[in-house]
Amino acid sequence: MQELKESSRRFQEAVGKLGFRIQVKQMEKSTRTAIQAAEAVGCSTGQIVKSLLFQGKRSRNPYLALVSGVNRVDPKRLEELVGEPVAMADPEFVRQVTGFAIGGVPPAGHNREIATFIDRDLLGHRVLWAAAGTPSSMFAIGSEELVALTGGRVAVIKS
Ligand code: 5CA
Repeated sequence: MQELKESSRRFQEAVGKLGFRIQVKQMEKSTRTAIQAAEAVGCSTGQIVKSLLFQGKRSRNPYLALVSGVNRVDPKRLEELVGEPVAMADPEFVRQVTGFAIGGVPPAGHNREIATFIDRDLLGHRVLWAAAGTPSSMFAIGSEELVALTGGRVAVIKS
């Protein structure tokens, strides 16, 4: 087994502190996109959890959308849930708030707590795979466990 990179170890430790034991898989190939990730781990693209950071235009607060690899977020739905206009977070804000760079942002274990919304379609899969801190590492998690780990609100957020 390949050694984990610093960001993956940091992620694993952070979720460990939350009381969750997850096993990070360091992949040989890139898992930067949902399609690549699904290919690398051998699951369907729908089972991939994309972790997309948004930012409130008024509050500047971060909002995290966890979305199935086959779906896109409808910002209007997110806006209804958070009560303000939102924009995609820029890469610097993503790194600052989550502690991870785009392409490897995990769904939990961030620098600070982030209000989180979970695409309801993810609950249609027993096992999900999400980024583990780098663009070449993933971990498996049950859908109910993802809800517990992130404290996210399950909602219709896809377009
Ligand atoms: N490791 C994969 C599969 S889990 C992964 O992290 N996919 S992801 O979808 O969660 O993260 C990539 C997403 O980051 C892209 O879909 C896109 O929404 C966003 N993104 C990419 N480039 C930028 C950018 N320059 N600014 C803001 N967001 C970006």
